[in-house]
Amino acid sequence: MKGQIFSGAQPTGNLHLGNYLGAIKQWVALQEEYDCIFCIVDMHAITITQNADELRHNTREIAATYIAAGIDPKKNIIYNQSMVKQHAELAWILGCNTPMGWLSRMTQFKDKAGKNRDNAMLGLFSYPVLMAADILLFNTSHVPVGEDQKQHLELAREIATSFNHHYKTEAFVVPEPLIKQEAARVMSLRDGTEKMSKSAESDLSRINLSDDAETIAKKFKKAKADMEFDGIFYDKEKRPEISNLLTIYAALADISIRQAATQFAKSGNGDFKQSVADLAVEKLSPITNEVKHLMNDVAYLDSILKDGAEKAAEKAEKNLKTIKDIIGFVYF
Ligand code: AQP
Repeated sequence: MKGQIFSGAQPTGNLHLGNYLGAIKQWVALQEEYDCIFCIVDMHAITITQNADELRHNTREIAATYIAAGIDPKKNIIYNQSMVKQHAELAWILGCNTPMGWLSRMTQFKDKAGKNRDNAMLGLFSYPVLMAADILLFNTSHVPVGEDQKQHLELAREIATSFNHHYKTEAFVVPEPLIKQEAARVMSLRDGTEKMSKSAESDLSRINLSDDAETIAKKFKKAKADMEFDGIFYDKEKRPEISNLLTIYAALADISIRQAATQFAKSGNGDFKQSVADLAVEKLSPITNEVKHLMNDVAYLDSILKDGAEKAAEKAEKNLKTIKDIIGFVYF
């Protein structure tokens, strides 16, 4: 039997190069080997205030990006999370089996809640429980994510293990992370110590998958890079920005960072940045163009989401019934 993949992205804005290299590019390769569910996690998105029209737009744009990047909607399940109510149901059940101390350790909550934690919303705090529910709902064996989600995935494993232990069952499959080492953490173009992120204030810090060729070239040209060294080499401590650009080039070219470093060892910063920009344009423009094309056909995108949600709900309901039985819920 094939393993089960579940993964997703939040419709909180444009997907960026980090989302693509850390997650989506991997998903495209995995669809050949696994049964795959690729979700647009809109319920996670509302842990931060969203504008309703933008949320609707972003949800469809992410669906379009999955398809444009090469995920086949006929072979895989693509849907938005809020269409499948079992996510919320299982999240409640798991929330009743998750100590608050486990959630207090989550660094993403600490980062996003900032200093004013008492005013942070409950949803932001309990986000990892919903993420555990997303994964455990489908007997997921593998979860391909970027490194930033490693801690949440560890928590999902702890929740599954403790539920199984408590109820003396093996009902939940304990999922394995799939983190592709080379581009697991793509960093900001303005600060090589910060992750590239949709919510970072400066648009210059990220390459959006909707950026045109000119914008991509401009952003790489303006990317922060040290001037005190000759040539190009990888050293995350001393040269975080150049090391990030090498990581990006290697991931886009499907070569190792070592190979990329050898290729540019004698280059100057300007020439190197230009090569990264050229390769990014070459690899990303077909995706960007296809996203634009698909966004003109909202009816098609909605039909994919509807069909995906129906298939996901059927699988989810079957698994949730098993869990309800174990807990002792009466259902008909
Ligand atoms: N910089 C990154 N490098 C590698 N992988 C990354 N991912 C996110 N940022 C990077 C991976 O992309 C997938 C989808 O992410 P998400 O939409 O759930 O959002 P996120 O992890 O919270 O990251 P963002 O894009 O920075 O969003 P905001 O700013 O809204 O928090 C995940 O597999 C993630 O690991």
